Amino acid sequence: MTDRMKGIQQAQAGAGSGMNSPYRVLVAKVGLDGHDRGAKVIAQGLKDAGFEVIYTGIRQRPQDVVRACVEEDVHAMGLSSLSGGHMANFTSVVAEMKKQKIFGSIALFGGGVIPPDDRKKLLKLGFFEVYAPGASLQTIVTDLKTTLSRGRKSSK
Ligand code: B12
Repeated sequence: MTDRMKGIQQAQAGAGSGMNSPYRVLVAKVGLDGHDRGAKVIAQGLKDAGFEVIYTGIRQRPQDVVRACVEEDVHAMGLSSLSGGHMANFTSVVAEMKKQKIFGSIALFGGGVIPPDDRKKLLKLGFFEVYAPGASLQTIVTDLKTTLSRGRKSSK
């Protein structure tokens, strides 16, 4: 068993049971715009649900968020985009994850103003889900826990 899988199993043991060893999730905003309300709502919601959350703040480069994933040794990364730049930005993050050899070992998901056709493309790219405006926090929490508990890292 890899160290990574051991870490996920330890996190599973902690999730929802006192949370001594919760899942760590990075919530990140790539791109140049300042639409951060959704990212902050998700970050707080995941924290309230027992996840350990690291929020990068706005205007991060793909290299920055991927480095943060490595340094913080996260189990999952959630990307937010409302500006319309999601295809370019999310694709760059995936490319950087591949370069740093962490693609497939971190569950990847996202949300924001993202049309259904683009959602489908992002699922093919490796996101396990992409959530539109109005998405319920409970659904996001449940999906993330399910994905991590199955050790499943990429799309459904
Ligand atoms: C509020 C808002 C602003 C605020 C932002 C305040 C802030 N600090 O965030 C202000 C007034 C600053 C603003 C500015 C601009 N905005 Co604006 N803004 C909006 C608006 C009306 C609502 C966004 C919002 O906060 N919703 C509330 C939050 C809670 O919802 P949410 O972010 O969608 O998040 C939910 C889901 O999307 C999802 N989600 C989001 N992120 C993530 C991440 C993860 C990991 C997960 C799991 C889920 C998830 O879950 C959340 C809960 O359901 C949208 C229109 C809209 N209806 O979405 C336009 C919108 C995003 N803005 C837009 C534009 C064009 C601009 C400006 C360029 C306008 C201008 N010409 O100046 C500027 C850009 C300024 C800049 N440099 O960034 C466009 C973007 C166009 C596009 N996508 O093609 C939109 C879509 C409006 C439109 N219909 O044209 N904006």
